[in-house]
Amino acid sequence: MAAETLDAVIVGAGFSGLYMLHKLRGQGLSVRAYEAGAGVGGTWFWNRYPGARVDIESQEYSYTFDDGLADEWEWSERYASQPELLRYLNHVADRFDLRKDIQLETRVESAAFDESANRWRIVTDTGDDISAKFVVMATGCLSVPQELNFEGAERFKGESYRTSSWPHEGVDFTGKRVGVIGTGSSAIQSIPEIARQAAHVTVFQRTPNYSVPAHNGPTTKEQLADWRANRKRYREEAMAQGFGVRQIDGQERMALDATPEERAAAYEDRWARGGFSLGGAFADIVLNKEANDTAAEFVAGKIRQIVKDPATAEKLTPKTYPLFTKRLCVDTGYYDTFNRENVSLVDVSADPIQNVTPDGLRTKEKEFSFDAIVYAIGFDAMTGALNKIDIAGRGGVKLKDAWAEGPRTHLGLMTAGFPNMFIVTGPGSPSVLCNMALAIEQHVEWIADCIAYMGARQIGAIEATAAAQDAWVAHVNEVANMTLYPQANSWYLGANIPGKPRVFMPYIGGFPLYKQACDAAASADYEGFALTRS
Ligand code: N01
Repeated sequence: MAAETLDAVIVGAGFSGLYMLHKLRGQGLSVRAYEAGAGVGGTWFWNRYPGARVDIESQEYSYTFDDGLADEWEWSERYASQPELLRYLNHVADRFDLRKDIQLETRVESAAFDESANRWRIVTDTGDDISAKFVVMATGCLSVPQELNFEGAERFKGESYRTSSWPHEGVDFTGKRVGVIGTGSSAIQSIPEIARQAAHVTVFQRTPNYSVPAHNGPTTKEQLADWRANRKRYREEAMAQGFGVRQIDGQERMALDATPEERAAAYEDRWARGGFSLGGAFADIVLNKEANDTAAEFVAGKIRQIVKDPATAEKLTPKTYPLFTKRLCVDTGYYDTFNRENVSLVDVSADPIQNVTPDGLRTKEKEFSFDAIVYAIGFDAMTGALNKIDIAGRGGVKLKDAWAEGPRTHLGLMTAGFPNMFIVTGPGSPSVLCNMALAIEQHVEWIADCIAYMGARQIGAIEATAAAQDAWVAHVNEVANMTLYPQANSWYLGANIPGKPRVFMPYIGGFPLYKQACDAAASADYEGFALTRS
């Protein structure tokens, strides 16, 4: 017998978990969210490295479910920094009185479905044992860091930091020799900040990334007023964009139908606008390699313009995968940082890291001494957090086994054989290829509506049917294969984790089509899902 009975357990108290809790509690359910961190905020609680900020304009990266919240919160910058984002999420927790139903510093260890009762039994690392009808995995897409598997890392005598779990008190690098491993978004945001303090920064780059300028700055009074007056329309406009980002302003025109002058003008315009808007310049950039090359060459030209040393510029220019097929980075002064005297770049694809030494790091060719090493090596994306929990569905089948060949879901929301278990922004949904705030709101609302529907009809269990799931997984793959995305060794494909099955995990068919599919299923009495009466 479980010690306690609830209607729903939510795993995680980040952007998804907070709203899910608010929503389900508002429907009269008894709910508790369990959160491993010592505070709410998820991604924004953990990733406190210098320079951490959102890469979608703050106004777009906000909840819209409550007018009062939307009206009272004023973002101070175009791209909010991590401390401001964390303040926002704490404000949400307070404003909606969510804390009383959140248990912090508690990790859900297992969830097992009891078929006779149609209930989940959830056990945590602090000894909680709960029986709940529903479990909602609000566990985040990028919440489990990549394992630190550098030989000798534990023997390093200096300070070691991970961007994904940065010390809350911050780090002072003044006068220090710092090695940074990795050149993904986390590194690209933090390197310029670390370089401003440190005596020297050595960046170890295995694969160069494409990065575009954020053109960040303070939000003006006029911008705030404009947003307040038009935010509902702006959200509608964002929802009509494939990536759920209004700023992208996707065009239907093909790059290959434009003249070189027209393309150059469009790319310059997008570069000046900043952020992901470059991706919207033409419709064929992620579909056609020749079209993609035109945009990639444009960015390469920018790198050559900014970085004064031609050999360093060459090393920083991606060559092995099309633009956008690894998550585009949005930076403030990244390339320019390599013009500083105190910054150097090591290409570890040519001179691989052998091991960490007590004094620093050794590559095949050279020995480096450091006072601090920063690991910015990424995450076990999309499935990492779910696989970390021991989840057993019907017949005791483990989710890990059901997903051994890659994640399988219907609409990224549910998985066959795991009734009443919902996933917020799960694999097979637009998730990381979408404005996360928008994707999360859509999922939370779909899940809450589904639970309300079940309550009104005395339905005991819902789960994806195997047939609908097979069809959706095939569709997710088919759409991905129509694009250039599978050509990169990206975390979208699980390529960054040794042994992880290579499956394109997010849905790239675009948010509008995806939402249509979710809405159609719901309005056809959850077609594609099997419902069992209580
Ligand atoms: O992680 P990454 P991240 N030896 O996986 C390198 C979101 N995010 O934390 O490419 C040497 O992108 C690895 O090299 P390679 C965003 O969605 C958003 O930076 O595998 N190098 C790569 O360079 C983003 O995409 C923001 O060859 C090793 C780096 O480490 C996602 O999170 C900010 C290595 C990892 O890059 C992940 O970003 C930050 C090894 N053994 C993050 N292992 C915003 O702006 C790995 N690497 C909102």
